[in-house]
Amino acid sequence: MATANKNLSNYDKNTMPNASSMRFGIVVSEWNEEITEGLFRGAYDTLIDLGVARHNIIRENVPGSFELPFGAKCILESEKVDAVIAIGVVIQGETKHFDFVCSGVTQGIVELNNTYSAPTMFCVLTDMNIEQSRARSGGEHGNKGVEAAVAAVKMADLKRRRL
Ligand code: DLZ
Repeated sequence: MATANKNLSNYDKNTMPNASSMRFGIVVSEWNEEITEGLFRGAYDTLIDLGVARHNIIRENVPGSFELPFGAKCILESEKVDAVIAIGVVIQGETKHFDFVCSGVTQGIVELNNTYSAPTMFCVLTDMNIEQSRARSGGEHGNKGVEAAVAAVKMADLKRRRL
């Protein structure tokens, strides 16, 4: 039996919450810029497609994925946003740096979500090589930035209805 397609890239605009009054922060890691700019473009264009006003999307850059939680925290504490999207890519190298950056950013975002009333989306690719990252930032496997934006609108709606 075929399973339901839960891929958020295939969002149905008719079933999405009204995002026209929502405000979002996007934090973008500059490490592997080619990839993170593709993810940013996917997220930004999707928010616009879902009715978010351009002036309600605030972007901040950080040097690497490890800094994403602090970048998100800066937005959460200085702007009235409904959700934040944290964008980065960590590519497996020959050292253990990959593991430390991955666990640092993951744990950091978990802590943000347990601290602030606005949720932070995890849009961080953790790939074996650059080809895998290209495939997921606008290539043959879609764009995870699109999925993060859809998740952000859904979570912002949940926050508005429940908090
Ligand atoms: C140092 C480092 C390494 C080796 N690899 C990555 C990576 O694949 N992706 C990424 O976003 N950042 C990487 N960084 C940088 C760290 O995230 C961080 O910016 C530095 O350790 C400074 O705190």
